[in-house]
Amino acid sequence: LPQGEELVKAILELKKEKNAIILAHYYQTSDIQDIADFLGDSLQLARQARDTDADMIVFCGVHFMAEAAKILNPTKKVVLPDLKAGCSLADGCSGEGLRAMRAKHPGAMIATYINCNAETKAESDIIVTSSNAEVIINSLPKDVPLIFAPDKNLGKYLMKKTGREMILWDGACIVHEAFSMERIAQQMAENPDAKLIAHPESETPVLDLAHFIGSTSALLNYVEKDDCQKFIVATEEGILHEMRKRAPEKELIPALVFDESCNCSECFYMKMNTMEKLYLCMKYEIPEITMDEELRLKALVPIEKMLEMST
Ligand code: CIZ
Ligand code: SF4
Repeated sequence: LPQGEELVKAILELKKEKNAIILAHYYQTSDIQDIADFLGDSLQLARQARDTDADMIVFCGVHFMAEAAKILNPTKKVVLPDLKAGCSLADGCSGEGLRAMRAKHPGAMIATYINCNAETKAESDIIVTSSNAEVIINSLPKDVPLIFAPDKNLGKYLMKKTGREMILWDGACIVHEAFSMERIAQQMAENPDAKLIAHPESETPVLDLAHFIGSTSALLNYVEKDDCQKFIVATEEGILHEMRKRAPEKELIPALVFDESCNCSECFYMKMNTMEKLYLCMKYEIPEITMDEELRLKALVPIEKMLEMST
């Protein structure tokens, strides 16, 4: 297996040879972010996947994101460096589970966060991401009950922002729910000149402390544009790489998690993808995302509705 610079060169050669595009999420390791053709959050990556004319989409992110790419652009080969790159939110909410919830609340609409698998999307009325959820929820019919799945923390935050009651699925992101309000409060006391910024997948007590709450892209823009020079960042640590590129003069402090032996907030699933696996998946074109066409068409409907409703 090529190493270091040779590995980078080999990946770039495979990309040309196979007319491939590498899409990477902000939570990927820095080397993968640096080699990507396009870096983005889940909404931006979905759009890129839909619009690309490359023959092969190499998706450096987690499984549900690569699956969304396949749903949106089915004639392309979609590969993911590690098929086991899952997500606690997606794993905790099955299509069957959502169907049961709908049966319990007849007439309700279901808005589902994009962090879910295709079966779950297929049972949903509309998909949202953290960057468009507020606008979409505000524009849904007010006279029907609304179910929100699977992230209860994002759901609680959205209820507060929109003033709309929602029936919440009981799911959480293992990365964002690990932030410790007590330890972050201490970080704030030690850094009185810093602002705390947080992703809405974090728990309410952390969000209550935050100076700014936003989606992955909103947090990046905030660090770049705000006058403050120091930020405590309560979201997945991979994002610090892009924040440093956009605002090299600013100081960034990763927010602390409950586990005192572990000062990091990395998504273990996202980090399953490595440069070596990226190379192998491009060379052998496996593991590939495949999907039953009937399921794909069902899952496409609420995603397209989302794309129409968000700018
Ligand atoms: O997976 C996640 O936690 C997020 C925030 C994805 C995204 O880009 O919205
Ligand atoms: Fe899922 Fe959380 Fe990892 Fe995002 S950070 S992929 S929501 S487990």
